[in-house]
Amino acid sequence: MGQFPLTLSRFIAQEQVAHPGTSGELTGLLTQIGLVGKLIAQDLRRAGLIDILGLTGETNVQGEAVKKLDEIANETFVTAFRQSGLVCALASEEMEKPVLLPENWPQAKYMLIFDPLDGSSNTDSNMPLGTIFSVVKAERNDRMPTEDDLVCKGTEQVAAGYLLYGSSTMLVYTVGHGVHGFTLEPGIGEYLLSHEQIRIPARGKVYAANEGNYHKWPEGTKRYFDYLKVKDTATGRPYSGRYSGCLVADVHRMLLGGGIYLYPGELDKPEGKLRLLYEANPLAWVVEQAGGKASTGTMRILDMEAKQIHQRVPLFIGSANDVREAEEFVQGRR
Ligand code: FBP
Repeated sequence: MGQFPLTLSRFIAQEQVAHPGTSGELTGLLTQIGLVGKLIAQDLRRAGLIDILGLTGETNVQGEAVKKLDEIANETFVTAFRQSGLVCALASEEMEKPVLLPENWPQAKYMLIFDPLDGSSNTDSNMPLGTIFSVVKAERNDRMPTEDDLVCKGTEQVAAGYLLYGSSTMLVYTVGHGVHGFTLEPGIGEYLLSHEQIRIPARGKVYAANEGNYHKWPEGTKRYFDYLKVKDTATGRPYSGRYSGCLVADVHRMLLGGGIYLYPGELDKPEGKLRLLYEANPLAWVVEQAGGKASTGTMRILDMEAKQIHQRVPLFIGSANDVREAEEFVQGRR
């Protein structure tokens, strides 16, 4: 037998030795996220057989029709973490207000912010889906954290990552020492190290965007998009369009092959669609840790002041040279 496969828990334990200060609780937290990922993946694999496709009839805080799978994924997270004792607060795309867990405080110092099921428009068509997570620390020890304590800048994250439910299930994360990817080996139910120290190429050949929104975009964004489609062999243009309807799947593609995903601000909605705390911030840290870049078009995502839990932000994310170029067009410098 060649190199014995490295499981997620073994790898995190080794990271803890290599990087003192990475706490045991964070290890437990990441492992618990892995467990929730297995449970969600199991439901997704059988979704068409167990009547969990379609809508619940409810509308969430974003004004979106809630999919049954959104609700199931959210419930799985809340149940798994409420009982784990690992976190003292939970905030989710599917919950208007965070769940505060005084029963876990003060021994649990971490708070988990997540998008339980990313790519909701894909749920009923067996297309890729994801889960996105961000972990921040409850700094105050004189009182139980409040909703405001969850509203943090991206630079305050202590862990971030995603689960990708594609042809295989993967968990990709960072705690600030690079980005690592694990593939779920269904036969043994273990995440095994498959992508250590992922590095994103400085420039790519693909873009991911909902081109149907082109007419809603400001002039600079439109000119950048037009630029990507002009034939110019020297700069590898035109780029190819690859848009899956799932942010996690598209960012994962960029992480491995380079390129840029953009969900820009619109003339009548300058803040765009995606949410800062549980979509842009965690993916921005992952991509930056892999050598890439994440921007609003005018500033670094991780430096964005966070004001409220469901705040939206324009997103340009991927290879550093591609995002830098997009910024030049958006800012009218090209
Ligand atoms: P959800 O978390 O509600 O799925 O929203 C995010 C998302 O679905 C991304 O995964 C995807 O890239 C984008 O929105 C698709 O939006 P649109 O349908 O407007 O292109």
